Amino acid sequence: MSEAMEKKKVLSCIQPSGMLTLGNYLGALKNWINMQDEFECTYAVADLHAITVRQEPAKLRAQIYSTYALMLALGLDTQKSTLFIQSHVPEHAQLSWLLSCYTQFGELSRMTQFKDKSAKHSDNVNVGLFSYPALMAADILLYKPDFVPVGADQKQHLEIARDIATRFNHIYGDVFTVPEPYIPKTGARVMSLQDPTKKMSKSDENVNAWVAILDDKDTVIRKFKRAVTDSLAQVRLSDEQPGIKNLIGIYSAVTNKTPQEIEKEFDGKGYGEFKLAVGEAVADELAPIRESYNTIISDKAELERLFREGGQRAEFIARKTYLKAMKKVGFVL
Ligand code: ATP
Ligand code: LTN
Repeated sequence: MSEAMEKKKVLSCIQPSGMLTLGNYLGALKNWINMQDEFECTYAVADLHAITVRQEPAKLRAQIYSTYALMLALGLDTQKSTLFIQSHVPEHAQLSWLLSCYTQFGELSRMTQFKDKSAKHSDNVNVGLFSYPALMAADILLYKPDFVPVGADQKQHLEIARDIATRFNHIYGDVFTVPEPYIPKTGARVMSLQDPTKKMSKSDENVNAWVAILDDKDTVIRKFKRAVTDSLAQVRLSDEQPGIKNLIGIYSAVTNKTPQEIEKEFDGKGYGEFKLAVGEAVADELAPIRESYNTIISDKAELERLFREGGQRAEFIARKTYLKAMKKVGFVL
């Protein structure tokens, strides 16, 4: 067997639903890059997922391009990995229907993301928002990955994908691979800079709550300077200090220093100095990504060539799994 055939497989997706944040980067995207050499990776822009929340057409279109360009700017390489746009491979929506018939209303009702998002968008609690995990399960199971790198907030959705796969295999034999989650140790849950009890989210109306991957240096530093802390005046990793804990987590993720090393580094120093150091470290990590993004996004024709090619490669794999599942269920092919 050749070396390429022995590589374990990885699959993940990201929604083009706005400016990608430091949370997306540290919780998910950074791992995508790290996994590229060791694994056979497939990564997609989950545009079908994005319309579970109402999107403006022109904005959605621009964000699909920009998310794909950002994936490339981060260092994902179409020579090593398959990078595509979810809606270009119709098998995602098709398998999602099949899987939704093997998913229980009760289990979807327990999803915390559904509860959160339906509370937030109470005027649009649509069926897609509810059945979202079945589409996510289809994204995953079509490619038979061994690992799925995501932030901690997606763990519940991965569990349900595993349950659906196990249930389906139990009835029809070995159709799907049951994947393992791959959640980073640091940065798995980056919290809001304005309310460290909430996750950092690009849809937060308070722009100081989140840092975009494409924010410039001054903006990044300004947002960190304004980060909410406490009055204890000590850089310590403790649950009583959620703001400081979050900043330690971020600093640790970008510098690879342990929390203990960070506590020592800022022992007896003020929060102002600590926040500035975190801001600078983050800004330095993001600067080359922004530069590279600006070059890539300006060549639309090349972007289109890359995502069309990626889509074809993805569909070749997806089609096989989809047809196998259809055949097992009893459809006439
Ligand atoms: P929204 O914030 O609008 O609800 P989202 O950012 O959670 O959306 P995606 O863009 O699909 O949704 O997230 C992509 C990846 O980023 C997922 O793997 C998710 O786990 C991870 N992620 C998102 N926010 C954070 C965060 N604050 N900390 C760590 N990881 C995160
Ligand atoms: N639901 C995820 C994005 C997503 C995903 C996937 C992640 C869609 N399909 C498949 C991993 C695997 C989110 O909102 N973060």
